[in-house]
Amino acid sequence: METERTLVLIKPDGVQRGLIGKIISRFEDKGLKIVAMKMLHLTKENAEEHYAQHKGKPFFDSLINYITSAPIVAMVVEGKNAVACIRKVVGATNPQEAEPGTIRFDFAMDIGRNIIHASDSPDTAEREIKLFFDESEIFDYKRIDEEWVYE
Ligand code: IDP
Ligand code: MG
Repeated sequence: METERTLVLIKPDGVQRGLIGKIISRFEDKGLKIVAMKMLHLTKENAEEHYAQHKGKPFFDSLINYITSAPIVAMVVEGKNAVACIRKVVGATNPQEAEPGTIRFDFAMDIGRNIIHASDSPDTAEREIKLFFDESEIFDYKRIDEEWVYE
C-alpha cells in the first residue's frame, strides 16, 4: 500500500462559516486518518511562503489577504494515495467547475472563497507539511477500523 501524507487547510471562510466539522467528517468518513491538527492565524510572511508559486499572478495579493483574514485549521491527513485521493474529495479549484459531491462544489460558490487547500503532489505535500508542522506534532497511530478500511 502506498501510504502518503498531505497537508489540508480549512481556509478562513470554512472556519467562519462553521464548516470545520463537516469538512473533517468527509475525510474521516472516507477512511482517511488525521495525524496532525491545529488552528492558527497565518501572517503575511507565512502565507507568501506557502503560496510562493503564485507570486506575480493577478490574484496573488487578494489570495494573501483572504488566507490571512481570520484563523485557519491546518491538518496532516494520511492514507493510501492520500494526495490524489484528497484532491478528488476536495474538487476543482473553481467551485463552479467542481463535481457535485466534492467539498468545493457542495460548500462553495467562488474561486476566491473555495474554503479548503490540499497539496497538489507528494513533493508539494512534503514541503507544505514542513511549513506548518514539526515532526513531533505529527502522530503515528493505528485507527481501530484500519483492518476494515484496507484489505
Ligand atoms: P488549488 O487550491 O486548487 O491548488 P491553485 O491554482 O494552487 O489551486 O490556487 C491556489 C488558490 O489561489 C486557490 O485555491 C484559490 O484560493 C486562489 N485562486 C486561484 N486562482 C484564482 C483566481 O483566478 N481568482 C481568485 N483566486 C484564485
Ligand atoms: Mg495549489
